[in-house]
Amino acid sequence: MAARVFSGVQPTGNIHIGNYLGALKQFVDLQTGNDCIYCIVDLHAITVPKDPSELNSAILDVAALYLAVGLDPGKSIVFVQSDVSGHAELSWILMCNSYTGELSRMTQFKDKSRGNESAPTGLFAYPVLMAADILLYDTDVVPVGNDQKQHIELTRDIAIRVNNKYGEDTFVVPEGRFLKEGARIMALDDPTAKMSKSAENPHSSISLLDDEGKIKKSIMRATTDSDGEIRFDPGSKPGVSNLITIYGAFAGMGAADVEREWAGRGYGDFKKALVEVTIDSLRPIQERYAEIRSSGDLITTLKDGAERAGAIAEKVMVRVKDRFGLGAAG
Ligand code: ATP
Ligand code: LTN
Repeated sequence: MAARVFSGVQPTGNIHIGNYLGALKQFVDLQTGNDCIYCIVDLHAITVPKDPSELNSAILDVAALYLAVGLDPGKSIVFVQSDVSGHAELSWILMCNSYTGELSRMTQFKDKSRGNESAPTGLFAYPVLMAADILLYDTDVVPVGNDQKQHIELTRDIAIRVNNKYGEDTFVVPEGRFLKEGARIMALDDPTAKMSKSAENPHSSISLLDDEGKIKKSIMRATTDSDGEIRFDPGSKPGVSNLITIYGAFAGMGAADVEREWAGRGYGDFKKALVEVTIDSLRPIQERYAEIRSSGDLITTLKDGAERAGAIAEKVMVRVKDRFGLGAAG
C-alpha cells in the first residue's frame, strides 16, 4: 500500500538551498508511489509576529516555489495549513496530552525564547502544532531536515501516549525521513551553524531565488580552511565538507566521488565549479517560479488542495473526538 507522506515549510524568509536539499528535494522524489500531502504552515509562522500583507505574499511565494521545484498538484495535495481547521483543533487536544517538561527541552524553543518571559506561548506550543499537522493525516512518513529530529520524536511520543490511553488505532505513529546527503546544510560564513532563514549576513545562505551575482559572491566568500585539500571531514574541515555536500547534492554525486573528482586541485577552482552547478540547478526553478507566481491558477490550486486535505482531516477528527468522548454526537 502507498505510504502517506506529510511535510510542511514555513512561509518565512527566503527558501534557501538548505531547505531545498534537506527537505523539498525529498518531497519531489517521494511523489511517485506515495500518497503525499505538502503544506505551507502559516500558523507556525505567526509564532513570531508578522505583517499581514507580507505574510500573505510569503504564503504564495512558498506555494509557487513548491510547484517550481516539481511538486505536481496532479500527484500531491498542496495546501495552506490555516485553510484546514483541523490543525488548530487537534493541536489543542494534543496540548492536553503533552507535558510542559518535554516542551521545555525542545532545543528550537530554547534557542528562540532564550529564557525571555514575554516569548509567545505559541513558540512553546509550536512542536505540538507540528505533531497535529502530522497526526491529522494518518501520516506514515515525514521528510524533513535533521534539525527537526527532536520534533518528530516528540510527535511519536505523543501519538504512542494517546494510543496507550485511548486505543491503539487512534493515531498512526509516523517515522521521520532524513537524507544521508543534504540533511543538514551549514551556513556558508560559519560552517558550525546550520544554514538558516533568519541569519543576518545575506552571504551565509543562498536563496532559491538569488541571482547569479549573489550566488557567485556568497560561494566565493564561503569560509574554508588553510590546508588547501578538498577532503570530506566535517569534524576538522567543516567549511570544505559543507561545500562538498552542496556540490554533491546538486551534481548527483556522493562525497567520496566529489573528493575523487577534485583530488589535488585548489579551493578557487572548486568554488567556481560549485557556482556553475548551483546556478545551473537553480535556473530552471527560477524560470518556473516566475511563471507560476504571476499566474491566477495558484490560488485555485491551493483551494483545491485545502478541500482534498480537509476531507482526509475531517475523518481523522471524527475518530479522535469519538475516542476522547468529545462533542454532542457521542
Ligand atoms: P530556519 O531555521 O532556516 O530559519 P526553519 O527550519 O525554521 O528555518 P522551515 O521552512 O520550516 O524553516 O524548514 C523547512 C524544511 O527545511 C524543514 O524540513 C527543515 O528541516 C529543513 N531545513 C532547514 N534548514 C536546513 C538546513 N540548513 N539543511 C537541511 N535542511 C534544512
Ligand atoms: N517545524 C518545521 C515545519 C513544520 C513541519 C510540520 C514539518 C511544521 N509542521 C509538519 C514537517 C511536518 C520546520 O521545519 N521548522
